[in-house]
Amino acid sequence: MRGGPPGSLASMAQVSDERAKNRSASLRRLTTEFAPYGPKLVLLFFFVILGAVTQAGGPWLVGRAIDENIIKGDPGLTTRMLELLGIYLIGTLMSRQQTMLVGDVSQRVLSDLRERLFKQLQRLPLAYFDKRPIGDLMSRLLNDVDTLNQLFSQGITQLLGSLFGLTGILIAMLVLNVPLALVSFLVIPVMLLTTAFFAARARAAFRKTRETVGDVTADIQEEIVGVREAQAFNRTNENISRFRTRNAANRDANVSAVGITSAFSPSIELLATLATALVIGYGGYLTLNNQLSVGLLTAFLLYVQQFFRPIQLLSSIYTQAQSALAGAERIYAILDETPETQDSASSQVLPTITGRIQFSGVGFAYNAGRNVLSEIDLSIEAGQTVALVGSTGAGKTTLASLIPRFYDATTGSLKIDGIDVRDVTRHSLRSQIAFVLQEPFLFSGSIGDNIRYGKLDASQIQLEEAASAVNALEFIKALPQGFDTVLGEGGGTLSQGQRQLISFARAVIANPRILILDEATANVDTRTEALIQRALETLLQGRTSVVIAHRLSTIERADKIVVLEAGRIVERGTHAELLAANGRYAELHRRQFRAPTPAVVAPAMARA
Ligand code: TTP
Ligand code: MG
Repeated sequence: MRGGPPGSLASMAQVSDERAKNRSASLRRLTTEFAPYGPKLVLLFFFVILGAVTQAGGPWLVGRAIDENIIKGDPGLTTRMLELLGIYLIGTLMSRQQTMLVGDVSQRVLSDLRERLFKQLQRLPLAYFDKRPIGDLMSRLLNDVDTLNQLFSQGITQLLGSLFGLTGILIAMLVLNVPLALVSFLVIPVMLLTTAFFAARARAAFRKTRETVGDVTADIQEEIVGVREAQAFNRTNENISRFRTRNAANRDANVSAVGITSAFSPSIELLATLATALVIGYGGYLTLNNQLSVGLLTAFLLYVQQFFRPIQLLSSIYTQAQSALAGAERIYAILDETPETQDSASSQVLPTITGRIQFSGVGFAYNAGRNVLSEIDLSIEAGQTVALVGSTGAGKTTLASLIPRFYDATTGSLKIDGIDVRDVTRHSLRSQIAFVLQEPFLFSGSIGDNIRYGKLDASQIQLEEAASAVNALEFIKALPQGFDTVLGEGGGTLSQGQRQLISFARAVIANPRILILDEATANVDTRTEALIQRALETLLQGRTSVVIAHRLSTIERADKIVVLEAGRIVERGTHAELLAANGRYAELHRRQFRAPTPAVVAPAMARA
């Protein structure tokens, strides 16, 4: 490496350089998000300036009231008071308008970001999700956007207000009396140094609290998801003690962070007192020598008090901005991922197909160099049912995933009705294929919505027909709310067999030319098994079907059985042919494919 060995100062400097570059790039991009709201931002700027003027104007009016109306005895004290009241009212109003405007603009920017993230997640290739824990992605979508939210909704308004307010005050002081202003400013560098000192320590401490709270959250999340395993394997005590350790680390980190921040405010107050003393001392001296009026002295005292809040705010916003920028960086990292390779301009719409599938010399690797599929040559005629069998990890799911282009073949070609799938739009391809996954996912929503997932505009009659075709109608009707029964997350309120039937109905209603079915290995009761078998018959009828089969009945009925082993086709033929050949299939058959129960298999055998 050019930057020196890893861990050397040079390489570390490079890393932090890189990070700083990313941060400032994120900051720039974040700024451009606000560009569409230009006119509102101009209005905001106007409110901020007006607010700053009122902030600087108050003490000045107080000074004049003391000098002219109180000491000299000019009439008009009441007018002064009303002016003062007016100016503070305007200030309050401006501050409210600022907050409103910032809130309005920043919430728009945030919801737009969230929407882009969501869209991006929908478009990312499946390979992206294979490599990332769900929790991490969720945290990016929720927490990172939230840190931005905090910065925008609290930080930015305060920052703008403070910055301009402070400038206004400094200018007013210089205009009123230069020497006293300069003396008052003496505390500013001291205060900046103190703030920087605390901010550095607080940043480190807060980083620690964020890391430890991350561990705690991850633990809680795993615990909830894996609560059944934890109880089944008697891991509850171990888990509690692990949680205790992490929780304690988080507590200690927070205590030390509080220790640091708690010293900050008193130090600043001490400095504030010092500044007041300076003004009283030097200002009092000037007043005694008739170089400064009592009113101006009072105005200065009020100004000095206002120094501190903005500077304190600036330091806290700095910390907030750091974590928000880190969040923005992670958000942009997702947005910058290349989405699923776009359909090229030359992609055509796949015409209505008959459903002939042809793999020629197909090879595939999830990770370059380790082929999961090699030299797959396979022709499936329209309307045929092909059963894929093979031991676990042989590549069955992978092979089937290539048909709807969840992944693209690394070598060779895959044609449907003689058209290479890479030459057609994904949408037109997928609209003619239904995929029943090994572990189908049911969304939280009603049973009807879940079936309609396959065809959004399906009518109630179509819904019932689909359910009835896969023998699901009976149990759905038996539910208190029928099709409107709302499912828990993942369909938790249904049995596994029932969930499978729903996923079949979803495929039936989509009425695809090609059906891919990754049979679940789950054991279901005899009655449901019988229902599922009959449902399968309906499902496979009249379309090209690729079934990753675990059921003897499905396999026996297939027109062709393809045996996969370590990503290669090792045997093919009908059930009878392969049994007669007494090869790999016959062995698998003896070991693996047993009929669920004789009662169910009997009719199938009788038919055969
Ligand atoms: P699969 O195609 O998932 O194997 P399978 O469907 O035949 O197995 P099962 O009967 O258990 O469902 O996986 C084939 C190989 O590919 C396996 O070695 C794991 C590997 N693989 C990846 O590397 N990344 C992935 O995302 C997947 C799904 C599989
Ligand atoms: Mg599989």
